[in-house]
Amino acid sequence: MSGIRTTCAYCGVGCGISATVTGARSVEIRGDADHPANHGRLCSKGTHLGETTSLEGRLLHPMIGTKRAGWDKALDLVAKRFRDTIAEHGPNSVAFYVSGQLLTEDYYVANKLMKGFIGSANIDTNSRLCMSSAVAGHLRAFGEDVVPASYSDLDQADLVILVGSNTAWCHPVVYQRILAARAARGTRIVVIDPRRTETCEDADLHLAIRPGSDVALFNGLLAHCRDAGLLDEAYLSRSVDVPDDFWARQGEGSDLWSVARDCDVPPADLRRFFELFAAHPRTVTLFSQGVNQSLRGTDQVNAILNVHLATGRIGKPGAAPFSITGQPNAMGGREVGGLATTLAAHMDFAPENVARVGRFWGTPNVAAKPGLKAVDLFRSIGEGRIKALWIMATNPAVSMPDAGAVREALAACPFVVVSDCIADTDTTRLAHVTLPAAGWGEKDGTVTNSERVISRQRRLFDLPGEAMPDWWIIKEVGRRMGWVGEFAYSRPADIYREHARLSTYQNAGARRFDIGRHAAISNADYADMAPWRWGGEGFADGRFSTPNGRARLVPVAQAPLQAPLARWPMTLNTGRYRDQWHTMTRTGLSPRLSSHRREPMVEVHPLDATGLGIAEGDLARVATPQGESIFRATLSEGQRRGELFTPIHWTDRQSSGGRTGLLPRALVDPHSGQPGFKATPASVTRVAVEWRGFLIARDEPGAIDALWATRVRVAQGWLVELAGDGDPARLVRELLPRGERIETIDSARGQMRHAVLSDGRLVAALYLSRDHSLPPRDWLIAQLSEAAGPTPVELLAGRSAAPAPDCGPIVCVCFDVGIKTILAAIADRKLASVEAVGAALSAGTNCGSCRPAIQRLITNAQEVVNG
Ligand SMILES: Nc1nc2c(c(=O)[nH]1)N[C@H]1C(S)=C(S)[C@@H](COP(=O)(O)OP(=O)(O)OC[C@H]3O[C@@H](n4cnc5c(=O)[nH]c(N)nc54)[C@H](O)[C@@H]3O)O[C@H]1N2
Ligand SMILES: Nc1nc2c(c(=O)[nH]1)N[C@H]1C(S)=C(S)[C@@H](COP(=O)(O)OP(=O)(O)OC[C@H]3O[C@@H](n4cnc5c(=O)[nH]c(N)nc54)[C@H](O)[C@@H]3O)O[C@H]1N2
Ligand code: SF4
Ligand SMILES: [Mo]
Repeated sequence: MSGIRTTCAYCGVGCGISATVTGARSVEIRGDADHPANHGRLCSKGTHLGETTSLEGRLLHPMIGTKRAGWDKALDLVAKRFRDTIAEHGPNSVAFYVSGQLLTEDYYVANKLMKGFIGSANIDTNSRLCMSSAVAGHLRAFGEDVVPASYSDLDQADLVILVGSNTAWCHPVVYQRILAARAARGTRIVVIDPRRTETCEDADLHLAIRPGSDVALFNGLLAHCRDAGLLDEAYLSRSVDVPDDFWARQGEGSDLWSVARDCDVPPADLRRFFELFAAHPRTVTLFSQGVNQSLRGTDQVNAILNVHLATGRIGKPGAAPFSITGQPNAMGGREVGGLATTLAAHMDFAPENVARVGRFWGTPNVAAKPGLKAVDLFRSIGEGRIKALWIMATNPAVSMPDAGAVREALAACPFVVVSDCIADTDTTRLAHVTLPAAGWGEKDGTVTNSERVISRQRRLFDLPGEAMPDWWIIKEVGRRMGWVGEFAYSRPADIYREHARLSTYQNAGARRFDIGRHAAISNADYADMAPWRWGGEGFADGRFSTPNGRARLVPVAQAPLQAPLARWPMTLNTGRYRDQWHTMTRTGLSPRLSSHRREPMVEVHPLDATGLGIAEGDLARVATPQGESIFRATLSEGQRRGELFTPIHWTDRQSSGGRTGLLPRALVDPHSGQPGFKATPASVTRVAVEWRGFLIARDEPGAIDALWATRVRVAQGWLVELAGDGDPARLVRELLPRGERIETIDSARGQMRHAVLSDGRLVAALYLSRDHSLPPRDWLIAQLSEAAGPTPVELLAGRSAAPAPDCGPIVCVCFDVGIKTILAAIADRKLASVEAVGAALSAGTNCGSCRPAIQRLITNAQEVVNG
C-alpha cells in the first residue's frame, strides 16, 4: 500500500504527511520525506492524527434546531433567512465569521459570496485573533502582506531570535529544524518571552522581558545598530524610505540602561543580545502571538521589521523577519482576502480594485469598503445590528475575548448558522441551523503554510453521514440566493483555477501574490500538484509592493507600561499546551495527546503563590473584570512575578473550570483590530474545597454538577478530576453505572472509594477524599484496558498488589514514558544528553516533541548536582 500525500490538520508549519488508509476510518500516518516543510518529520500532534479520525462526536446531518433536516430544507432556510434579512435591513445586517482551518477553495467561495454578491465586507475570520497585526505590519512596511522568509532561511541563519513564540510547543517541526541547524553549524538562539518556556531550553540567551515591552527592546536594538555602524546604508538608499524625523524620534530613551529598565532585564543580558545581533548578519527573527496578540501588536511587528530593513537583513539567505502562522491555512485565507479589511487576491478596497474585482466576478455589487473586524462584528451582533450570522470552522463562544459576552450576543442573534464537523461545541449549542462539514481526511483542496508553500490536502475517507465540503455548502447557498451561474463549481479544482486567474487578472507585477501559472491547471494536474512556493524568495530583488517600490521604516514608540491596578494586581497571559489544539475538538479525542497535560492549570510564580496562600495542586480562581474561572494551581519559576498563565483549550463541553476565554477583555490593537490576549489585568485567589477526587469511566460521563469537573480522554475511557463542597455521596449516585460494586468508606479519614465491575472488568471508579490524599491515576486508568480485572483489594488501594513503579506524569507520549522514569534513569545511569535518554528509554526518539522537556530534566538534575 503506498501512502496518499496530504498535509497535517494542525499548525501553520504545514507538514507533509504520507497517509496509508488501513480501514473505513483508520489511517497510518508518516511524515512525507519529500515535503519541503518537514522532510519527513512530524510532531506529537501530527504523529497521532490517526487517533482523531473516528466518527465520535461527529455532526453527520444538517440540523434545524434540534431536529434533523435534509440538505435541501436546511440550505433553503439559510438562503431564505439571509435573503430576507438583506431585503429588510440591507447587506450589512448579515455576516460570516470564518477560519484559517478552511481550505483555500472554501475560503474563496465564502469571500466571493459575501463581498462580491451580498455586497458587504462583513466577513471576518479567526485570523483576526491570530495574524492580523502581522498583516497590518507587513502592509505598512512592504505595501503588501508577504512573508519574506522560508524555512530554509532557518537552516542558513547564524542567529535565530524567537519573539513571543513558544516554538517548541506550537511549531515543533520548525523548532526541530532550528535545532538541527544549530547542531550542524552552531546557530545561536535567543528567546524573547516573559515566560521561561520549553523553547528556552536550547537557547543561548533568554530575555524574560516585561510583557508588552517589545517595542522598547527592538527600538533599543535599532539605536544600537545605528551607533555601532551596523546600518546597511546602501540598502537603505536603494530600497527603503525613511521618514524625515525617523532617527530623531527613534533616539529617545533608547540607550542601553533605559531599555533594560523598560524591559526589566539585566543590562548585561541586553548587551549580550545586541552583541549577538551585531556579530551575526544572517539573522532570522521569528515571531508569533506574543507579538501579534497585543494592544500594540502592529507597532511591535513594525519595530521588528524596522530593524531588519535598516540592517539589510531581509531578502537574503538566512536573513529575514519571519511571522510564523498559526493555523494550517491562515495564509490561504490572507491570499483570498478573507479578512474584512482586504478585498481579494491581495487587493484592498481602493476604487480601482473594487471595479477590477467586480469586472472579474461579473457583479456590480462588490463591497466598496472594509467590513467589521471580529471584535466589532460580535459587538454589532450583541447590539442587534447584525441579524444573521454564519460561522464556519471556528468556535468563537470559546476563542473570542470576553467569550461570555460573545455567547450572549449569539444567544440574542435572530439567526445563527454554524458549519462544523462536531455536533456539540460551545458554539453549535447556540445555533439555529448546524451544517455537517467534511473534516480533515475527507476534505480536498489546497492550503498555504507559513513559508508561502501551497500544498494539497487530499481526501482519505468517504464523506461520513451527510457531511459535505464547506465549498459545496457555501456555493449551494449562493445558488439558492439567486447567483446560479456565478457559483457553478463542481469540484475544488474549478475554484482553484478561478482564484489563480483572479490573482493574475490585470496584475502586471503590482502584487507579488500572482499564481497565474495555475490559471488553467487541468483537473489531473491539480490532483497531482506537488507543494510549491509562490512569490519566490520574497523581496530578494530589493523591490517592494509600494507605489514607488521601496519599503518603509515606520516610526513606532513604546507605549507607556502601566503599573498593576490595586483591584487586579496580576497580569494574565494565555496560550497553548504542547499536545492540545485550540478547543480540543480533535486532539481531545486522543488519549495519548491528552496524557501530557490532564487539567487546565494556572501557572503562578512560587513567591506570589506563597503571598497568596496558594500551594501546588490547590484550586485557584482567576478573575478579571470580564469573568472568572477556576484552574488547578501550579507553581512555576518560569513565570515572572505578578504574572499568570492559563491554557486556552478547555471549554464548557469538557469542563466546569479552566475557561480562559471568559477572561480576556475585548480590547484591540488600533491598526489591526487584533485582541490583546496576552495581558489582561486579573486577580487570583485560592479556592478552599471540602473534598477532591476523580472519576475513571469507560463510558463518557454526562454533565457533572460540581464546582470543579474537568475531563480528558484516556485509553478506553475518560478521566474526570473533581472537587467541591457538600455531600459527595450524591456523585456516587449520579456518576456510577450499574454493575458489581466494590466500595470502602473511611469516615475518619474522609475517604470514599467505589469501583464498578462488569464481568470482572473495571468499568468505572470514583475516589473522593476530604484530606485530599488520592492514589495516582495511571494504574487505575490502565485497568480499563485490562481483560483480567484487578482484585478488590487492589482496586480499593488504587494500586497493584505487586509493587509497580509510579512513572509520574507522561513526558513522551509516543512511548508513554513518565517523568519519574526519566529522572531515575538520569540519576542512576548518569545520562547527560537527550540522545542518551533516548538510547536508554526510547523517550524523545519518535516525534521529538518532548526533547526540550527531557533537556530541561537533565539541566535541572545537573544544577542540583553542581549546587
Ligand atoms: N500545540 C499547539 N500548537 C499550536 C496551536 C495549538 O493550539 N496547540 N495553535 C496554533 C495557532 S492557531 C497559533 S496562532 C500558534 C501560536 O503559537 P505561539 O504564539 O508560539 O503560542 P502562544 O502560546 O499563544 O504564545 C506564545 C508566547 O508569547 C509569549 N508572550 C506573552 N506576552 C508577551 C510579550 O509581551 N512579549 C513577548 N515577546 N512574548 C509574549 C507567551 O508567554 C507565550 O509563551 O500555535 C499554533 N500551534
Ligand atoms: N485567550 C486566548 N484566546 C485565543 C488565543 C489565545 O492565545 N488566547 N488564540 C487565538 C487564536 S491565534 C486562534 S487561531 C483561535 C482559535 O480558535 P478557534 O478557531 O475557535 O478554535 P478551534 O478549536 O480550532 O475551532 C475550529 C472549529 O472548526 C471545526 N472544524 C475543523 N475543521 C473544519 C472544517 O474543515 N470545516 C468546518 N466547517 N469546521 C471545521 C472544529 O470542529 C472546531 O469546532 O483562538 C484565539 N483565541
Ligand atoms: S509541526 Fe506538528 S502540528 Fe504542525 S503541521 Fe507539523 S506535524 Fe502538524
Ligand atoms: Mo492562531
